Amino acid sequence: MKFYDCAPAPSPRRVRIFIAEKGMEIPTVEVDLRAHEQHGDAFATINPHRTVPVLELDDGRRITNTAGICAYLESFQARPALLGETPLEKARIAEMEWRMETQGMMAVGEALRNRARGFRGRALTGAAGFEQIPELAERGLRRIDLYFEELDSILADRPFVAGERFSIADITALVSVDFAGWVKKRLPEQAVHARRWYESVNARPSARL
Ligand SMILES: N[C@@H](CCC(=O)N[C@@H](CS)C(=O)NCC(=O)O)C(=O)O
Repeated sequence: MKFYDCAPAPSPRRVRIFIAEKGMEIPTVEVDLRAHEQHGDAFATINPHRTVPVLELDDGRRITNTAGICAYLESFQARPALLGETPLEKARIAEMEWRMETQGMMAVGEALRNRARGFRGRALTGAAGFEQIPELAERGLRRIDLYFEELDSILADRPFVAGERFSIADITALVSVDFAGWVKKRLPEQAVHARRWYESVNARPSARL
């Protein structure tokens, strides 16, 4: 297998952490998003959506987003189970993973891509070339505050985002909290449950990736 990565970018970081938690090693190809390599003909053939992460299988077929890659790797190597074991645990983790992605990752993306100079004309990923909408940046910042509140309340009665065990939802939440730093948002002092959780997941060796 071959993993198309970009070291500073948050989405492939989710997969890097997932791979490390599985104890797997997959050769990596670095894609330079800052130099817009994703829009070059070579990479557009690899992934027409022009995003990383991408996982290329040994037969040349490719999986072109985080959810698909993690589902594949979990089927490929079941333990430790990061997507859950029992039917209910799988459902709980999928439920929380969706919230962490839509309320966390996407809120930060909305805030960042609609105001940072480097994303002018590229407010959404892909080839369409969407212009920035400043009101969406404001909305994104407000959504991050709400996300931090939600995360804190989720973690008030459990050690991990989806329950008693570390899962993919913790990976996405950790990456979302760090990604929020890109728009100068940090977990507030009063979010004591989320801060306790952050300290524990951020201490895992995989979080250094
Ligand atoms: N939901 C997708 C999002 C992928 C994504 O947005 N990746 C960003 C890096 S974090 C990217 O490739 N951006 C390219 C660009 O900005 O043009 C996934 O998780 O795979």
